[in-house]
Amino acid sequence: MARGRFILLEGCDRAGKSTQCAMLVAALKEKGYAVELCKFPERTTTIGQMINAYLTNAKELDDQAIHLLFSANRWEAMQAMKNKLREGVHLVVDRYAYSGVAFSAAKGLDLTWCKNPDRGLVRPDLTFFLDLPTSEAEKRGGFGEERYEKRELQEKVRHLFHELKGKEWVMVDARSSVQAMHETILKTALDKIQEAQNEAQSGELLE
Ligand code: Z5A
Ligand code: MG
Repeated sequence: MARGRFILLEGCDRAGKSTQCAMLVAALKEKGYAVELCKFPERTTTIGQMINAYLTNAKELDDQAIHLLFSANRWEAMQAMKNKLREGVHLVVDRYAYSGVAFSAAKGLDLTWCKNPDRGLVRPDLTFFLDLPTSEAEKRGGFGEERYEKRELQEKVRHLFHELKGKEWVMVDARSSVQAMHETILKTALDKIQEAQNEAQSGELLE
């Protein structure tokens, strides 16, 4: 059996990551694939509740402390994610370590220091980056309710995301319609999943 594929959606605030993750999961399920959604921060765990209190301004924490909590929130999910991938389940992931590094570095923490706690996490097979100018993000629902939703910080975060981006990232213009973005993302994700199935089949022939 082919290992599941880890499909990550990263990007700017309000770029439509959660909307697109939900649509991708639904479309893959409809096509008969085993697929699950993971979201970071995962606010339901004990660590996630601390992160939620910080983001909603109910709790103050040092920049270093919240950075490590975001990373710990990924590490506490890692074994379960690896097991799913081994079982052949595809994971659609809403934000990951790139958000962790971009937001903390935008606040002024050292870039290498920011990267270190996430070293060793399972690597995505496919990363989409949903890019949206801050001026457009501000017009969208809910912007400004949480701690980081301020123009100057968002500009820095966007700049850092562009610095972090790998050559293999698939850039998606988040000014496009929800449907147009979905079609691009679904097609590319299906190609990646098909590639995995082909690899598994050629593996079987050699055994
Ligand atoms: N953070 C961090 O600091 N360190 C970390 O390690 C991690 C995260 C993992 C909360 O994240 C904060 O945590 C976030 C980064 C930081 N801080 N900020 N800012 P979150 O993932 O929980 O944030 P969120 O509340 O889900 O918001 P979001 O991710 O920024 O939004 P989104 O998922 O990209 O967008 P959406 O919810 O799908 O859509 C937003 C609105 O736009 C909604 O009204 C939609 O109907 C509309 N929308 C969506 N797509 C479109 C298109 N194509 N056109 C027009 N309108 C659209
Ligand atoms: Mg979201």
